[in-house]
Amino acid sequence: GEKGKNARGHLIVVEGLDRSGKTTQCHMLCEDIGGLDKEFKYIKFPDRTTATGQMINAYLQGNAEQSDQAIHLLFSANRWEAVQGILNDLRAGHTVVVDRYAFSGTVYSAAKDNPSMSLEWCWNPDIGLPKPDLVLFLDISSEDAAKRGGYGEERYEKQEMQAKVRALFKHLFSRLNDLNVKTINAGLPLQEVADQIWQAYKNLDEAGPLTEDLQVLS
Ligand code: FDM
Repeated sequence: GEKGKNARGHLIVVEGLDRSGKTTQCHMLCEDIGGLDKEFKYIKFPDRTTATGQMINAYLQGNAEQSDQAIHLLFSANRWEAVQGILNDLRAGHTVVVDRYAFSGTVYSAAKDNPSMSLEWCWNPDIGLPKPDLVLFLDISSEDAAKRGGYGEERYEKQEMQAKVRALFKHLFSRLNDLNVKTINAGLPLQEVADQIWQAYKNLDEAGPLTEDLQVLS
Protein backbone atom coordinates (compact mmCIF):
# COMPACT_ATOMS: atom_id res chain seq x y z
CA GLY A 1 0.00 0.00 0.00
CA GLU A 2 0.92 3.68 -0.23
CA LYS A 3 2.88 4.92 2.69
CA GLY A 4 1.79 8.25 4.14
CA LYS A 5 4.44 10.93 4.35
CA ASN A 6 4.47 10.93 8.11
CA ALA A 7 4.31 7.18 8.59
CA ARG A 8 7.09 5.91 10.80
CA GLY A 9 8.76 2.56 10.34
CA HIS A 10 8.09 -0.50 12.46
CA LEU A 11 10.35 -1.49 15.31
CA ILE A 12 10.66 -5.26 15.33
CA VAL A 13 12.64 -7.13 17.97
CA VAL A 14 13.78 -10.73 17.64
CA GLU A 15 14.53 -12.42 20.96
CA GLY A 16 15.50 -15.91 21.98
CA LEU A 17 18.06 -18.24 23.40
CA ASP A 18 21.46 -18.99 21.99
CA ARG A 19 21.17 -21.49 19.08
CA SER A 20 17.58 -20.43 18.35
CA GLY A 21 18.55 -19.19 14.88
CA LYS A 22 17.88 -15.56 15.77
CA THR A 23 20.55 -13.94 13.67
CA THR A 24 19.82 -16.10 10.60
CA GLN A 25 16.13 -15.30 10.89
CA CYS A 26 16.84 -11.57 11.25
CA HIS A 27 18.83 -11.66 8.03
CA MET A 28 16.08 -13.58 6.19
CA LEU A 29 13.46 -11.12 7.45
CA CYS A 30 15.55 -8.12 6.36
CA GLU A 31 16.09 -9.65 2.94
CA ASP A 32 12.35 -10.17 2.49
CA ILE A 33 11.56 -6.64 3.69
CA GLY A 34 14.10 -5.31 1.21
CA GLY A 35 12.38 -7.45 -1.45
CA LEU A 36 9.24 -5.37 -0.90
CA ASP A 37 11.30 -2.30 -1.81
CA LYS A 38 11.18 -1.05 1.75
CA GLU A 39 14.13 0.45 3.59
CA PHE A 40 15.30 -1.45 6.63
CA LYS A 41 18.03 -1.29 9.24
CA TYR A 42 19.43 -4.27 11.15
CA ILE A 43 20.83 -3.71 14.65
CA LYS A 44 22.32 -6.33 16.91
CA PHE A 45 22.73 -5.97 20.67
CA PRO A 46 25.21 -6.03 22.20
CA ASP A 47 26.78 -3.81 19.55
CA ARG A 48 30.36 -4.88 20.18
CA THR A 49 31.86 -2.09 18.07
CA THR A 50 31.30 0.82 20.47
CA ALA A 51 33.33 1.62 23.60
CA THR A 52 30.75 -0.04 25.87
CA GLY A 53 30.45 -2.89 23.37
CA GLN A 54 34.17 -3.58 23.57
CA MET A 55 33.96 -3.81 27.36
CA ILE A 56 31.00 -6.19 27.03
CA ASN A 57 32.86 -8.28 24.48
CA ALA A 58 35.89 -8.63 26.75
CA TYR A 59 33.58 -9.71 29.59
CA LEU A 60 31.70 -12.26 27.48
CA GLN A 61 34.93 -13.76 26.20
CA GLY A 62 36.32 -14.10 29.72
CA ASN A 63 39.05 -11.50 29.21
CA ALA A 64 37.68 -9.03 31.76
CA GLU A 65 35.75 -9.21 35.00
CA GLN A 66 32.83 -6.94 35.93
CA SER A 67 30.43 -7.01 38.85
CA ASP A 68 27.01 -8.40 37.90
CA GLN A 69 25.51 -4.92 38.34
CA ALA A 70 28.16 -3.11 36.30
CA ILE A 71 27.91 -5.46 33.31
CA HIS A 72 24.14 -5.25 33.46
CA LEU A 73 24.26 -1.46 33.23
CA LEU A 74 26.83 -1.60 30.43
CA PHE A 75 24.48 -3.76 28.34
CA SER A 76 21.72 -1.21 28.99
CA ALA A 77 23.99 1.74 28.14
CA ASN A 78 24.91 -0.06 24.93
CA ARG A 79 21.21 0.18 23.96
CA TRP A 80 20.71 3.74 25.22
CA GLU A 81 23.57 5.05 23.12
CA ALA A 82 21.81 3.63 20.00
CA VAL A 83 18.40 5.19 20.69
CA GLN A 84 18.79 8.39 18.71
CA GLY A 85 19.87 6.44 15.63
CA ILE A 86 16.91 4.06 15.98
CA LEU A 87 14.47 6.96 16.31
CA ASN A 88 15.95 8.70 13.29
CA ASP A 89 15.52 5.55 11.20
CA LEU A 90 11.96 4.95 12.37
CA ARG A 91 11.00 8.57 11.70
CA ALA A 92 12.50 8.28 8.22
CA GLY A 93 10.02 5.43 7.66
CA HIS A 94 12.55 2.62 7.79
CA THR A 95 11.77 -0.72 9.41
CA VAL A 96 14.25 -1.43 12.19
CA VAL A 97 14.96 -5.09 12.97
CA VAL A 98 16.68 -5.54 16.32
CA ASP A 99 18.49 -8.75 17.26
CA ARG A 100 18.18 -8.95 21.10
CA TYR A 101 16.98 -6.03 23.20
CA ALA A 102 15.91 -5.13 26.74
CA PHE A 103 14.28 -8.55 27.17
CA SER A 104 17.60 -10.39 26.80
CA GLY A 105 19.11 -7.67 28.96
CA THR A 106 16.71 -8.43 31.79
CA VAL A 107 16.57 -12.22 31.69
CA TYR A 108 20.26 -13.02 31.22
CA SER A 109 21.13 -10.84 34.22
CA ALA A 110 18.24 -12.13 36.32
CA ALA A 111 19.29 -15.71 35.54
CA LYS A 112 22.45 -15.16 37.59
CA ASP A 113 20.31 -15.35 40.74
CA ASN A 114 22.17 -12.46 42.34
CA PRO A 115 19.97 -11.66 45.39
CA SER A 116 20.37 -7.90 44.88
CA MET A 117 19.16 -8.08 41.26
CA SER A 118 15.45 -8.85 41.09
CA LEU A 119 13.68 -9.01 37.74
CA GLU A 120 12.35 -5.49 38.46
CA TRP A 121 15.83 -4.19 39.22
CA CYS A 122 17.08 -5.68 35.97
CA TRP A 123 14.22 -4.20 33.93
CA ASN A 124 14.52 -0.69 35.39
CA PRO A 125 17.44 0.81 33.40
CA ASP A 126 15.70 -0.03 30.12
CA ILE A 127 12.48 1.79 31.02
CA GLY A 128 12.01 4.55 28.45
CA LEU A 129 13.62 2.76 25.51
CA PRO A 130 11.54 2.73 22.30
CA LYS A 131 8.85 0.09 22.60
CA PRO A 132 8.79 -2.50 19.81
CA ASP A 133 5.68 -2.86 17.64
CA LEU A 134 6.35 -6.59 17.52
CA VAL A 135 8.53 -8.96 19.53
CA LEU A 136 9.26 -12.31 17.92
CA PHE A 137 10.31 -14.76 20.63
CA LEU A 138 12.16 -17.70 19.09
CA ASP A 139 11.59 -20.39 21.65
CA ILE A 140 13.72 -23.52 21.65
CA SER A 141 14.08 -26.33 24.19
CA SER A 142 17.55 -27.10 25.48
CA GLU A 143 17.27 -30.54 23.82
CA ASP A 144 16.60 -29.00 20.40
CA ALA A 145 19.34 -26.42 20.96
CA ALA A 146 21.77 -29.21 21.88
CA LYS A 147 20.94 -31.03 18.63
CA ARG A 148 22.24 -28.00 16.78
CA GLY A 149 25.76 -28.71 17.88
CA GLY A 150 25.80 -27.41 21.42
CA TYR A 151 26.86 -24.05 22.75
CA GLY A 152 29.98 -22.01 22.12
CA GLU A 153 32.67 -20.81 24.45
CA GLU A 154 31.22 -17.56 25.75
CA ARG A 155 30.34 -16.85 29.33
CA TYR A 156 26.59 -17.60 29.26
CA GLU A 157 26.68 -20.51 26.84
CA LYS A 158 25.98 -23.25 29.39
CA GLN A 159 22.93 -25.49 29.44
CA GLU A 160 21.92 -24.65 33.01
CA MET A 161 22.03 -20.91 32.32
CA GLN A 162 20.06 -21.34 29.09
CA ALA A 163 17.29 -23.26 30.86
CA LYS A 164 16.92 -20.46 33.43
CA VAL A 165 16.95 -17.84 30.69
CA ARG A 166 14.19 -19.65 28.81
CA ALA A 167 11.95 -19.79 31.90
CA LEU A 168 12.63 -16.12 32.65
CA PHE A 169 11.80 -15.05 29.08
CA LYS A 170 8.41 -16.75 29.42
CA HIS A 171 7.83 -15.19 32.83
CA LEU A 172 8.84 -11.70 31.67
CA PHE A 173 6.67 -11.83 28.54
CA SER A 174 3.70 -13.05 30.58
CA ARG A 175 4.08 -9.97 32.78
CA LEU A 176 4.48 -7.41 29.97
CA ASN A 177 0.90 -7.75 28.83
CA ASP A 178 0.70 -4.58 26.76
CA LEU A 179 3.50 -5.85 24.55
CA ASN A 180 2.86 -7.50 21.16
CA VAL A 181 4.78 -10.77 21.55
CA LYS A 182 4.62 -13.66 19.13
CA THR A 183 6.20 -16.88 20.33
CA ILE A 184 7.55 -19.10 17.58
CA ASN A 185 8.76 -22.66 17.97
CA ALA A 186 12.35 -22.28 16.79
CA GLY A 187 12.85 -26.06 16.88
CA LEU A 188 10.97 -26.23 13.56
CA PRO A 189 12.89 -26.29 10.27
CA LEU A 190 14.47 -22.97 9.30
CA GLN A 191 12.05 -22.19 6.48
CA GLU A 192 8.98 -22.92 8.62
CA VAL A 193 10.25 -20.50 11.27
CA ALA A 194 10.93 -17.92 8.55
CA ASP A 195 7.40 -18.36 7.15
CA GLN A 196 5.85 -17.74 10.57
CA ILE A 197 8.00 -14.65 11.10
CA TRP A 198 7.02 -13.36 7.68
CA GLN A 199 3.32 -13.91 8.45
CA ALA A 200 3.67 -11.92 11.68
CA TYR A 201 5.45 -9.13 9.79
CA LYS A 202 2.77 -9.07 7.09
CA ASN A 203 0.02 -8.82 9.71
CA LEU A 204 1.74 -5.78 11.15
CA ASP A 205 2.47 -4.19 7.79
CA GLU A 206 -1.05 -4.73 6.47
CA ALA A 207 -2.56 -3.06 9.54
CA GLY A 208 -1.70 0.19 7.76
CA PRO A 209 0.77 3.04 8.10
CA LEU A 210 1.86 4.12 11.55
CA THR A 211 1.19 7.75 12.20
CA GLU A 212 1.06 7.74 15.99
CA ASP A 213 4.25 8.36 17.91
CA LEU A 214 6.31 5.54 19.20
CA GLN A 215 5.65 4.43 22.77
CA VAL A 216 8.35 3.60 25.27
CA LEU A 217 9.00 0.62 27.51
CA SER A 218 7.46 1.11 30.92
N1 FDM B 1 23.16 -10.54 26.66
C1 FDM B 1 22.75 -9.83 25.59
C2 FDM B 1 23.03 -10.06 27.95
O1 FDM B 1 23.42 -10.71 28.92
N2 FDM B 1 22.44 -8.82 28.15
C3 FDM B 1 22.01 -8.08 27.10
O2 FDM B 1 21.49 -6.96 27.30
C4 FDM B 1 22.17 -8.59 25.77
C5 FDM B 1 21.72 -7.79 24.59
O3 FDM B 1 25.08 -11.57 25.80
F1 FDM B 1 24.61 -14.64 26.02
C6 FDM B 1 23.85 -11.84 26.47
C7 FDM B 1 23.16 -12.85 25.63
C8 FDM B 1 24.30 -13.67 25.09
C9 FDM B 1 25.45 -12.71 25.04
O4 FDM B 1 24.83 -12.17 22.78
C10 FDM B 1 25.89 -12.31 23.65
P1 FDM B 1 25.01 -12.62 21.24
O5 FDM B 1 23.64 -12.48 20.65
O6 FDM B 1 25.50 -14.04 21.28
O7 FDM B 1 26.05 -11.69 20.68
